[in-house]
Amino acid sequence: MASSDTLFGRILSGEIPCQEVYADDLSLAFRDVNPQAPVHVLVIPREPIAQLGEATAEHQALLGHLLLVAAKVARLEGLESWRTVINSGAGAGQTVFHLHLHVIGGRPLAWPPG
Ligand code: DGP
Repeated sequence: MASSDTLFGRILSGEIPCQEVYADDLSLAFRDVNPQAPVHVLVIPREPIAQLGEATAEHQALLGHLLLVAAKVARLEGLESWRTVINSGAGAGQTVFHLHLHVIGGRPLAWPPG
């Protein structure tokens, strides 16, 4: 489990400000401070799970909810095509150890990614 004193834990507590896009009882979505596209939003659970690789069966409903929130954010942002990415572990580029989904869009997205 992630500690609630990660950067995103401090955003959840209001200690660090963010540009909120969507919030509900289980999640918060806010703009990435270093956007990789015209739309780059992070969706995080309020529960501090460190990374997807540490999620368990008890998180099944929450993980499904986060995917639906990502799709809701894409709709709110007017995106027709978009990508969601979850970096799990430092070797995959994860830098903040509080699970988060990137929602990226607003420009052509090549596949496979670089
Ligand atoms: P990752 O590399 O998958 O762990 O993504 C972490 C993202 O968090 C990265 O795209 C930049 C973003 N980020 C880092 N610090 C802050 C912050 O203080 N505020 C916001 N909104 N985003 C941040």
